[in-house]
Amino acid sequence: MLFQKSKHTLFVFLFALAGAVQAQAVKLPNVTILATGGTIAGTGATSTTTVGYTAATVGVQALIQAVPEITKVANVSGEQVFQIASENMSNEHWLTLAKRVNVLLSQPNVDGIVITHGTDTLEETAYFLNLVVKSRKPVVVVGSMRPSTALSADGPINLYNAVQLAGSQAAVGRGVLVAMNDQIHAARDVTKSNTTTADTFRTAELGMVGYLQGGKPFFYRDVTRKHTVETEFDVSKLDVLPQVDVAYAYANVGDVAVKALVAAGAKGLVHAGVGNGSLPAKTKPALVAAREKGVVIVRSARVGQGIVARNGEANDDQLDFVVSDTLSPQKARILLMLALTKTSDTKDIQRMFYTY
Ligand code: DAS
Repeated sequence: MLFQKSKHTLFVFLFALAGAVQAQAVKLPNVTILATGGTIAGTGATSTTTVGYTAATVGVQALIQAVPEITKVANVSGEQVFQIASENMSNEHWLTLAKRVNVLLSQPNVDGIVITHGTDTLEETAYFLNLVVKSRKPVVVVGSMRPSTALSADGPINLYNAVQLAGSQAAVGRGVLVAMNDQIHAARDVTKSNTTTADTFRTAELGMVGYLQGGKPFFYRDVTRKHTVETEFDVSKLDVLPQVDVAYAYANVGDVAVKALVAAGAKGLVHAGVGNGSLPAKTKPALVAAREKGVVIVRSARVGQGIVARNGEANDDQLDFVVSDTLSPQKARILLMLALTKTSDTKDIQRMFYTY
């Protein structure tokens, strides 16, 4: 009798153990999707409407329900943080989003975050978060180039890939990532390169960091610049960011834009120069005058690739200007904004442009 009882107990124990092992084996990551709008949430009048559709109309739960495969790779929850076309993204939106991301990632039951976003300013939001997220857990920003109603809509597969990436251990500690078109890009260097095609997100010369194949991430390189937990920026107590604007250079440009932006209260000004960040003679005096008023000037370049050389096309040491390194004008604006929350010392700000 005693033998029968102990055999039964052993069987129950082994069965329970097998269940626990099996559950552990398929423990899915917990991924939160923060929806902000964009084309991925867009709808068109017909299945062939790929331009002239309405962005930011489909809610986060509908986005998740449209891709049931997601539930096989992660325990997913969704929050509708905003519902906007991303050309309307603002500093205030960024602060709200960053604070929500940091609260969620501080929770042990959140393994990663996906942010669905319009593609127009996706690269900017990704870089802003790359500088202010205070966690090594994956944060993946994703969008689409075709609305949810279109033939071969790219949103569902992009979302599936992004959730897989956000739940993967391989993505931990790599900074904010952009997952689009089966590619993985680092937030600092990626840019939207085409107005309408699905392969628009490119990291032209510095290169993407990996691929998504069969929903799985494969990494081939890592970034060298500091990000997330390694940065000195903390937005947790900020409700506003310093006003920083961009002035674009072109043949025949004068100083009207620079003067107007300074008069409107810019604390920092990024000059999107021609070539290697060159300063047109008609614009330079206004930039010098702005610097004398205390506005921090960053020389960037409109060309898209390459290093803006310090003391190259202008004597930055003498002018007390900062150079943007390889950051595009729109991303230099983001770093200058955050830099100005810490200091107005141009030597310290230049250090930041060589660090992040
Ligand atoms: N208007 C664009 C935006 O919201 C649509 C998109 O491509 O997502 O960024």
